[in-house]
Amino acid sequence: MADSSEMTINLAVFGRTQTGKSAVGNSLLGSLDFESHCSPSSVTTQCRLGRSCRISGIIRSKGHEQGLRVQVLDTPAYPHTSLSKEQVTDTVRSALAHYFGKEGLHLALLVLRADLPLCLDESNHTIQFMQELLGPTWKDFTVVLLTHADKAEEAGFGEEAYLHSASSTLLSLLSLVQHKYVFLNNQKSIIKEERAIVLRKLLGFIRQNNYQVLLLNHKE
Ligand SMILES: Nc1nc2c(ncn2[C@@H]2O[C@H](COP(=O)(O)OP(=O)(O)OP(=O)(O)O)[C@@H](O)[C@H]2O)c(=O)[nH]1
Ligand SMILES: [Mg+2]
Repeated sequence: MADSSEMTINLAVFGRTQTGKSAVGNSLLGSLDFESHCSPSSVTTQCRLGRSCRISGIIRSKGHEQGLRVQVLDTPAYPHTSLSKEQVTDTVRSALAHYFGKEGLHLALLVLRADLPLCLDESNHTIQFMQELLGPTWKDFTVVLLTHADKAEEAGFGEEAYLHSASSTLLSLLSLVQHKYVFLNNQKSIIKEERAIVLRKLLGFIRQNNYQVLLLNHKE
């Protein structure tokens, strides 16, 4: 099965409701696999795996072009408007084991909105959730994905200005995950070049981890 001319990366999105998790999945896959829209109640209620087609022009290895395939697991939010914490945890755990139990997870994408401040309670709950779900090494495999970068930018916060003005809670979280973060404008990432930039950043984090994966052998 392993094809040296091709690499597959396994990703999963996590985070609060309406942060843009499903939109992130769609952006990375270059598709509209996941239902994503504005809603006063949580849209995603089940986990779903999306697979991209072969993406070229992103990786070169020893002078050769290597194809990239992206697999993204879309998940229901925590907290959720209709599911309890136990329901979300159970459904996400079994999906992670089902889809990535053998191959492992390269990166967990913790999705936050760049246009909303992160408060301490919210951050603590999220950290606890990630820890419970992914185990003690969760920080090594977590990337903070800041969506709605377009809105932050409209308000005069480019990436640098944003980080200068960010709450100490967000800065602590970024430091906890060893400054693995990406700003993303999901509206724009339908553009091929934008998607390539984000994928290259994620591949950089995977390389930093020496291509290690998070193994998800959950004992119930
Ligand atoms: N302007 C802007 N809107 C975005 C961005 N990302 C997502 N959205 C919008 O945010 C809304 C919610 O997006 P979803 O992808 O459904 O968010 P979600 O986190 O999957 O939501 P739930 O499944 O309900 O938890 C949609 O209307 C998206 O178009 C972004 O980067 N910029
Ligand atoms: Mg969703």
